[in-house]
Amino acid sequence: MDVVVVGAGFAGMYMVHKAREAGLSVHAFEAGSGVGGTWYWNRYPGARCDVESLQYSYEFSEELQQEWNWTERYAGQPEILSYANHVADRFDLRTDITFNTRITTAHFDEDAQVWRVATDGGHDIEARYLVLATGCLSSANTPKIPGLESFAGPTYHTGKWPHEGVDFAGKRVGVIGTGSSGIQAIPHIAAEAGHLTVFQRTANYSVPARNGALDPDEVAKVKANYPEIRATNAMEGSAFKTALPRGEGSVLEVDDAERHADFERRWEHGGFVFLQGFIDTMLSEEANRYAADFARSKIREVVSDPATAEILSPKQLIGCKRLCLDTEYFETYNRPNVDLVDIAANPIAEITPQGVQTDEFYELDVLVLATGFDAMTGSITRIDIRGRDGQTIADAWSAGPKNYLGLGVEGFPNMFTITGPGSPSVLTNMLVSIQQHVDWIARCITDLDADGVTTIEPTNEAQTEWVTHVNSIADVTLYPSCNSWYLGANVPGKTRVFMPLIGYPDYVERCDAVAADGYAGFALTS
Ligand code: N01
Repeated sequence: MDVVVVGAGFAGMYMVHKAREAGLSVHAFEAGSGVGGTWYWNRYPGARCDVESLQYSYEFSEELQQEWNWTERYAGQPEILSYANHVADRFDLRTDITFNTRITTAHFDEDAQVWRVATDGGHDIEARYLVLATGCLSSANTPKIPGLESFAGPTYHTGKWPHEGVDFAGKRVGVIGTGSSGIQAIPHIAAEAGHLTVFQRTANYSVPARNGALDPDEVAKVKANYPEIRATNAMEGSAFKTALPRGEGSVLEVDDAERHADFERRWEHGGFVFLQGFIDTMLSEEANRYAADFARSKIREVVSDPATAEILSPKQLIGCKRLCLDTEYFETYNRPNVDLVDIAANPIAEITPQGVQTDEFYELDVLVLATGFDAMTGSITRIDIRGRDGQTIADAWSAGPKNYLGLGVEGFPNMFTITGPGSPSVLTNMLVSIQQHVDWIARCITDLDADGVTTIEPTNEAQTEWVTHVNSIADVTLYPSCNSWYLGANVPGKTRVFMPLIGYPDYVERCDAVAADGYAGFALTS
């Protein structure tokens, strides 16, 4: 076939659709039993998208965006999964997707100039192009805590949640991890469990989401203006425009009253707008401290016990780890059935069949790991992908991911990554970035076919320049200042490199310019 796609989340689904539209033969393989990717796997209670539903949706079909009706400001996981299934039905995507099947190897055959791809279902495929729609947060990170496997009760990872759900009623539950997943799940688990113990290594900042039912008038207004709204999104660094305008001044130039009023207004609105009031929040530590202090003051306002509030107050800069959005997260610690354990101060020594041992012992019936993912590279490097001279992608990326435009890797001809490292990806509205990548890839293959080009691969020079570019942008921001999954710092032994590219509009301009310039920076062979 022309294109083999790994994964049938939103990236893989659209790749199938777009490739078909371009007249290419295409097939996707998906490990899950259905479409939806991250929304298929992450079924933990409280799972919800932090990007507003009217934005977190495909824009490639006007009919689709008109006919689909979101019900809440932020869609919950079940609704997003229904949307993914609706798209699959509407565009008849399943006929070109094989489910319950994992691609295990993909080797580039230099003589035949094709990818030879095998699956755990015994498929043996030959394809001209390999597209990795593997998702950025799909490879679950299970911590290597001594004795974890010995735990007698069930252990669940938020990223691999059982489809039938989990009954916490009356149980003593332990949650390890307080990132976005933990912060969303903890209030729901607390409401159901007999007792909940949260094991926190790093406190996180979280802004109220202020979720609620969508106002039909607002929906009608958005639908009437979708093309304009989508176009405005593309001008934003994060690829989506929020309801409150971005501030254009420095936080250091306003007085306390003005600063406080702006923070308060954004806090009340809810969501990522909180960090968008001033231009220097992610550029200057001094500026950042104002927003961080404000967010910490909100924790002290909500949490009744001052000692608990102190443990819940993050020490790192705000926004450096991915900002979390919550519904009654901090309020949960006022419940009589919830305890917080500071495992930075008292690390977990081991897990026994009965529970978790720190300086004290916590007896548990159920353990929940909200411990995140081997982000951005994990789902790619765990596949046996080999390019020229049998080089594996895991070896090529052993010192951190290297690529050009976040789309192609030197030594791996005719292979594309969708929203991989080196592209704006996780720092944007993923649906926008996914579509931009898929459109670019489809255009690229069409252009190459028209010109009789058989292989495309980044030059070493272009790739080196790109890696330097991605890092140099990150280095002027505060992003690299703490241990985040953006840097791979959450996975022991992973090379510390800031993986996503900051800034969507410049990136799109560069991708378009490269295409218009005959794929400058790529080596093409005929
Ligand atoms: O994972 P995380 P996540 N011992 O890596 C802790 C997206 N997402 O699944 O910070 C003890 O953020 C770890 O502690 P520390 C979103 O982009 C989106 O929550 O490393 N603790 C941390 O507290 C998000 O950022 C949405 O010290 C350990 C937690 O586990 C990304 O997915 C919803 C540990 C992991 O936090 C990942 O979020 C959910 C160990 N050995 C997720 N190892 C929405 O849009 C790790 N931890 C709604």
